[in-house]
Amino acid sequence: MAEINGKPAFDKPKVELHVHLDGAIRLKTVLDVAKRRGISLPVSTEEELKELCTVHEPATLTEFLGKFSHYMHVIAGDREAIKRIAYEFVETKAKEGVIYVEARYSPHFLANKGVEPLPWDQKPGDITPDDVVDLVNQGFKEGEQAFKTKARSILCCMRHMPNWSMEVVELCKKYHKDGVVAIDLAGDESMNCESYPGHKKAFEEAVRSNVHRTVHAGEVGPASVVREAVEVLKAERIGHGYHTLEDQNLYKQLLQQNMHFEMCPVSSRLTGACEPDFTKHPLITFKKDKANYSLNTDDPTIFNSTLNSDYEVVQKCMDFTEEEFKRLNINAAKSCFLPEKERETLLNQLYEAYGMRKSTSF
Ligand code: FR4
Ligand code: ZN
Repeated sequence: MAEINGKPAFDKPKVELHVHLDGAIRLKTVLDVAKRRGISLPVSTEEELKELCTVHEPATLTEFLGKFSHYMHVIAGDREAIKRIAYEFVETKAKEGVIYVEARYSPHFLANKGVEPLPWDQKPGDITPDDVVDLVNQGFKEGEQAFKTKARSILCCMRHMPNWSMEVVELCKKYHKDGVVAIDLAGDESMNCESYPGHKKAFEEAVRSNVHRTVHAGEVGPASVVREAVEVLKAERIGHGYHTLEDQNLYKQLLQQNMHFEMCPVSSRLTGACEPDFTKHPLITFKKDKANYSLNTDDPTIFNSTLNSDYEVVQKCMDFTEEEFKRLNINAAKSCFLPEKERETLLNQLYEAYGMRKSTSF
């Protein structure tokens, strides 16, 4: 078994709550689909494509977004490709030892019809955001049957596209019984919701319709974005949330409320969200305070990572123990957006695998 600092790597079942489907596409698949569709790419091997699509050093937003434009135009607007990336995603997660995953994406960024402006310089086609959600649901369902890992989706609103948000919440409602468990708000945090009322309206509709809510906040942006996520958008979980620590009153309040934070340590280094020195990472404070958080990859294709490599990093650089890995996965299961019965089943699967009695508390 692999060892880190003389200790075994965590090899028990895991739960992942924050990973972008469009940031978790196999590059082999991009090459295959490009060939089939007759789309020419600047490179011909997986190795070369990886070089183009991954970041190794803290990147700017422009550099980061440039990575998506190397491959998204290949997958977007293609029925077979969209279903395939969803199916393969479940296989990848199963191999990583993930038994339950919530994957998120913006349906608009994979469509080529009924979306203004058309993303990735695509030509108009016949795949709407609604079709995208249906295809991803099919891929997840077939993936779950084949690989025994349960996958659900979260649909993303984009901060710079408030006009898409009402449609996003309507898609969450329409596909509630078909694998869509929540709504998210992603993108550039410098755009707050005061100035973009579309998001607030969509999240109000989510509350009215019992659609679960998570919001990217306090990743690169300040604690005030986290406050807005909780107070205005009624977020039940926070994506990242590192900068919450800069407002100690808010942090204490959220600890008391048992707010769940979706932490993505490798991502936070490569987006410049946190200092690159892992020994000074905010996650260490969340751990010390026994906060409710999970560990996640965010965009494994772009960060050239896996959930296991994220676990290794925190074990190596932040002294994470087996006990802490168990605790955080139990917290992830407790904070997931499955209906209550399924959530309980998932929790029991973890207790069983971790050799714990249900009543054990941390
Ligand atoms: C978002 N997606 C995939 N990964 C992310 C992510 O932010 N990690 C897509 C939805 O699933 C959307 C991709 N996308 C399109 C426009 C856009 C965007 C604008 C901003 C961002 C993603 N993301 C951020 O601003 C996050 C912060 C700062 C950041 C990331 C990288 C570098 C600096
Ligand atoms: Zn994210």
